[in-house]
Amino acid sequence: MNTKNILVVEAEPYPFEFSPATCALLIIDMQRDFLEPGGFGEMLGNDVSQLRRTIGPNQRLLAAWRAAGLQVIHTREGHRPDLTDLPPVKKIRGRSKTTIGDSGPMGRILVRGENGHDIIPELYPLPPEPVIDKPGKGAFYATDLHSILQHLGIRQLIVTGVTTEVCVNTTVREANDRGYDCLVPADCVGSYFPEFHDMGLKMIKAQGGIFGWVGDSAKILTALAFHFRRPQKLKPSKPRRTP
Ligand code: TIU
Repeated sequence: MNTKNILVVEAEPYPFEFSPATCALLIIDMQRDFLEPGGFGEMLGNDVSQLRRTIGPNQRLLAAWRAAGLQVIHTREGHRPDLTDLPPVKKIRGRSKTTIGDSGPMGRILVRGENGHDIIPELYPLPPEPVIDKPGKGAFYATDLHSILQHLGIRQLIVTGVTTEVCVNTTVREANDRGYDCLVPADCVGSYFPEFHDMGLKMIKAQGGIFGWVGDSAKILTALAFHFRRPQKLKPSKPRRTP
């Protein structure tokens, strides 16, 4: 391995080392249904402001990642308009009057193509960035994410988004079983429940990093800035022939 191309980010339980060419930023479910008032998250009785604090840190990390020309992948949780990929138990869980697939303030709840299902404008994907539509909590379940990562040669992931203990945690566990290293920046992930957020992160980094690493976005930005602004070593010029 060419160690000149390895970035080192301070993290727990120990520094996370990655090669920019083989590490993707995976942003989980930063959708209007989860983050905006009137969406599915709020409908479940949750306080969306707990998630909105992650928007700024994600914006800064995304901007730096894009500026360095590195791979970004987004995910969205949601279902086909005919709901054939919606497990009946997921449809009725919670015994709410309005559930997934029903009309909500931002269109049909968690249905692909509806306004609420889309990614928030602050973190909107650019055309070359794959968007993975997932029917479950984990981004690998019933999606082509693993194939896409393999084709791109990606072996490590920086995982951000919402919610810490649900879709982020499930995805990190799935990634771990498929052989990917994951770093989760704590300020870029959020939960409606602060105590679940804290425990969700502890579960990832416990036991020597049983599922991965936990850090923060400032440390990643520092590592990127150091690496990409470092003056490149000039090749020694050929000695001139004297006549
Ligand atoms: N993306 C994600 O985490 N989906 C959820 O439904 N999360 C909740 O915490 N409800």
